Amino acid sequence: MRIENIELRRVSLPLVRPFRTSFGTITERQISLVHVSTAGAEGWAECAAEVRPLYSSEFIDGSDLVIRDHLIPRLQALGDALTAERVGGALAAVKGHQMSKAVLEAAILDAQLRESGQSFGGYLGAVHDRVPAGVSVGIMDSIEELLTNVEEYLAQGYLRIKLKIEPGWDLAPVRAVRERFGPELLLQVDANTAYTLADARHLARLDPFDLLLIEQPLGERDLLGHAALARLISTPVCLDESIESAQDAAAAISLGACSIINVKPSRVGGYLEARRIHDVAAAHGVPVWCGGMLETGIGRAANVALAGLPNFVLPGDTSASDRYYAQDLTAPFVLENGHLRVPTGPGTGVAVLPDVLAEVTRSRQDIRF
Ligand code: SMG
Ligand code: MG
Repeated sequence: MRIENIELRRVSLPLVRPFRTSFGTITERQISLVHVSTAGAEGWAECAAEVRPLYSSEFIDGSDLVIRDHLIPRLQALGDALTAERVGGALAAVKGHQMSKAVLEAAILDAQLRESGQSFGGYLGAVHDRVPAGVSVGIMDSIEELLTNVEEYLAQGYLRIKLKIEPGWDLAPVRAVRERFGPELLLQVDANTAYTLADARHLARLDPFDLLLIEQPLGERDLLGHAALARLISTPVCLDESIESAQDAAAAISLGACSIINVKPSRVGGYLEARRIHDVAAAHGVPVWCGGMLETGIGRAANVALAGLPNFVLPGDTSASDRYYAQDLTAPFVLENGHLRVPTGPGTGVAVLPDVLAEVTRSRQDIRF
């Protein structure tokens, strides 16, 4: 495959409502898009890195620099031998920077699949043509406001609710949502590393609420802490931030640090590593689900394809476009009976809308091959 140009484009998109987690509030997304041009096709992907290094150590300005100065030169060195499957190996010498690596691999894979006419879902091995959608609900100012938001999402058809929690916003919101919406509601929580093992007794008080899982309660490096916590609470422990590779997943499972995994292609260096995590987890009988990083239609299309693999057995943070953006960069993803359809066209199967793109673009740079 011969790449002619890689464009880095910075766009800025307001969220329809602020999203608050235990590490901060986001009102607008700044996103680096990677646009790959080959002789016969083009590919698009979006980088999950945020403005501040709070979810992980990566951040958008650093990511642009790493992509331009450290990753792209290694791809250029491959010449015509470059394929999406060779990206991971070519970039392996660079430590970390999973999100920066992921966006390059995804854009190249999109171009490669568009050249060959294959869809992301077909390539990755999706076995479903639509996937169940959950929604991640941020920390709010009051329980009333939370209940109103959850009620709206359920009315729209979302099949599972995830509540963001932190010390001071955990038992009360969970109890209120469980009492209002009943025992049938699929409900889970995400702490984004806000607790320590010393909070185990407190977290055990979530046990009676029959949660599907508690996501990343402790620090991202604290696998042993998660394993200890998992023995002290009955809510299943799911890891997000801790898992940056299939090797991490194997270690966490072996240690008993998690019994469920949130798979985010961006966090683990790309869709190919995400599929390896899916496979490792499946081999151990550990279910996975597809996480989200507030993606636009570009990233969402590929995430939904991944979520079509057989061991993605829980609803993902794969919500409809209007959960995030008034105007998406692609035709909007819409809920159909609580599901999103897996695109079937070549590559991600979605087209970037040129007028919208022009409107939200803040800067761009070309790297010629
Ligand atoms: O894409 O719907 C989405 C957001 C899902 O809660 C979500 N993501 O830790 O899982 C997570 C968070 C990380 C992103 S917060 C900016
Ligand atoms: Mg999470």
